[in-house]
Amino acid sequence: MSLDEIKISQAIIEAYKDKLIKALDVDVAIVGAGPAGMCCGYYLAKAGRRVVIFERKLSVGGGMWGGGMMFNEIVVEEKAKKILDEFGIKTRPHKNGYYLADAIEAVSTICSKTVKAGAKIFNLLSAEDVMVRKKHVCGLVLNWTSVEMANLHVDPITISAKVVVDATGHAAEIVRIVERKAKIRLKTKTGKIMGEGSMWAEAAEEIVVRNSKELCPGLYVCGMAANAVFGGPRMGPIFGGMLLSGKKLAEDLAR
Ligand code: 48F
Repeated sequence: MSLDEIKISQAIIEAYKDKLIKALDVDVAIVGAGPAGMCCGYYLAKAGRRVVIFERKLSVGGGMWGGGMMFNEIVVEEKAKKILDEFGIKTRPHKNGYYLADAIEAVSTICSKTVKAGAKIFNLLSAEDVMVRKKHVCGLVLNWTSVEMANLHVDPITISAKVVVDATGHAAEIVRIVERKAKIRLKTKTGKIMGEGSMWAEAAEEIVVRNSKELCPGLYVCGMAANAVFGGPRMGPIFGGMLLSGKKLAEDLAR
């Protein structure tokens, strides 16, 4: 077989076009392919939902690659170890009920299992806005990250989703957009974004799971974004809460 550059290009363009067309109307659109977003996508895809995940960066994994301060080991607690076991990620017990896993193995395996479960991940795409009808979030407005970075004047495209999940981490970008532009009252104590608290790992790991829930019709939050929105503390370099939070939200949404 001789290699033909044009046919190679054609194959890529056709396959991507098909994938993108299928993403135009989904059950769940998740913004952010960090540990929480991917875990949420994995369990939703396993439950048979049509799931897409949009990730701004070239690589998925968010803050998990760097463990704590670039020491690429992650720590999880007993409860979350079960999720790593399910993914087939090797863990080593440490003292006091903590478990360690290699950050690179963790991210790459979670990503692989999420995609194999049926979730489609689109990297290099940023969600820059939401679609809202009658105070109900019903889709995302997307553009290439490169357009955003170069500050080019290029209009985005839009996808529709029954449910949008903000899994953008500390920034809680999608919720901020909804608060600023759609002016919908959020289901927080103040009706607005409350902002994350300072570090308190023990409390944060519990609270982040409880905070992974609906914020307004059509919009849900999980991962660090959940504590940033509901005023929970940060947890630093322990990742069990992220996995448990994604799983909890997926289970709620799959009901
Ligand atoms: O930040 P990130 O890893 O969020 P997470 O899954 O986990 C938080 C932990 O990494 C850590 C922590 C607890 O251990 O405090 O910070 O909650 O992943 C969020 C992902 O969302 C992407 C971003 O590039 C990152 O990979 N992202 C953020 N905003 C957008 C986005 C956007 N507007 N469009 C697309 N992707």
